Amino acid sequence: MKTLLKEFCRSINLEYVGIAPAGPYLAFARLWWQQVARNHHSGFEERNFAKRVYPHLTMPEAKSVIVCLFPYFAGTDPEANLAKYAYSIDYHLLVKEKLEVIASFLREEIPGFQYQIFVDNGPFSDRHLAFQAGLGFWGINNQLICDKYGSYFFIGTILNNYPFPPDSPQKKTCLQCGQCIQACPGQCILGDFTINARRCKSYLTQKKGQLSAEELEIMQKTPLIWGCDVCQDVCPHNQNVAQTKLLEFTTNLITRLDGQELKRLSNKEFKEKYKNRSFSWRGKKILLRNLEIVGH
Ligand code: B12
Ligand code: SF4
Ligand code: SF4
Repeated sequence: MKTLLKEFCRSINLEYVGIAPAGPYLAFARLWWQQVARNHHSGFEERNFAKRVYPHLTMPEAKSVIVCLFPYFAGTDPEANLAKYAYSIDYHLLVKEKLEVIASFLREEIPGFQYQIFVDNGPFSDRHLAFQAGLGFWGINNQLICDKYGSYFFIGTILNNYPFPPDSPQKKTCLQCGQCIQACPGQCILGDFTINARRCKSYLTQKKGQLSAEELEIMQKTPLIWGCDVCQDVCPHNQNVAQTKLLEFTTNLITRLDGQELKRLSNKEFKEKYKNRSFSWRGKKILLRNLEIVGH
């Protein structure tokens, strides 16, 4: 069944597919506990500690997790003020759609197949699941990295009740060259495969409310107003990576938002125009604030 699954995924241009066990994720529990104790988590993560570690609390009959990588690299626009992950239509929509196609296929093949789909929004660490499924290795910059696409991919998961045999994690790590540590605008990459998310520029571009002087300084170091790509751009594993085969990530791209245009749009018009973009969930006000801070 696993071979059939992987063949099917390849037929819809998904090359990286693996199986993670249905927990418990005790190695992740230790890391997560440490991040929370240091106050290095962002606050966007699942708050229920047990749900992050024990998949049975989400689906009592869970037996395995299918994990897929969705590469998104389609080139870099040097004039961009959005991070690369936000150039295309909202990845949540696309990834969910593809995972539903896989689930429909499995429903035909496996009587009584039950599943739940997650991308970004689940209780688990998607990176940890992809690592367990043997799809990539850890970067000092906290990213999960694969050989062909570097770290420019999203991770989607299908928690399910079929006992697919798990894959094995890769033994290697990144080259540990330290370039991401040097270049990070938040100076928040700690060198032990963790970051202090509260100082990460990507987090600050989404943070509501008044930013402190220190946070403003971090924001002003680079031109992006949504997300941050520095620790990926400098990484040797991301040089000469392949472009995505997923056409949806290569068409209808928006790499830059214009302040004048944003100001002209009412909130309703903004929502209507950008509702299928991942940069729009925090609303127009935060983007305008970021544009003002960054000064572009
Ligand atoms: C909250 C969140 C954020 C926060 C905090 C990020 C962070 N590093 O913790 C903020 C807003 C800062 C953020 C930023 C970004 N994010 Co984000 N984010 C998430 C989210 C929703 C939860 C992550 C989480 O639980 N963090 C807590 C930490 C402790 O867990 P973790 O990052 O998953 O991984 C840690 C452990 O898993 C650990 N680990 C686990 N097992 C093991 C084993 C070994 C041996 C080792 C060494 C380490 C290790 O390594 C990490 C150490 O802290 C996930 C989706 C999800 N549900 O998982 C997306 C996710 C991690 N984000 C993603 C992306 C694309 C980004 C950005 C690149 C976007 C951008 N361009 O701005 C940046 C990258 C910043 C960075 N250097 O990490 C992708 C990552 C894809 C990838 N290739 O790794 C994810 C998986 C979304 C998705 N489904 O595709 N994000
Ligand atoms: S996304 Fe930017 S701020 Fe966050 S860790 Fe990477 S380089 Fe640092
Ligand atoms: S820049 Fe160097 S240290 Fe940082 S993740 Fe890439 S290889 Fe590892």
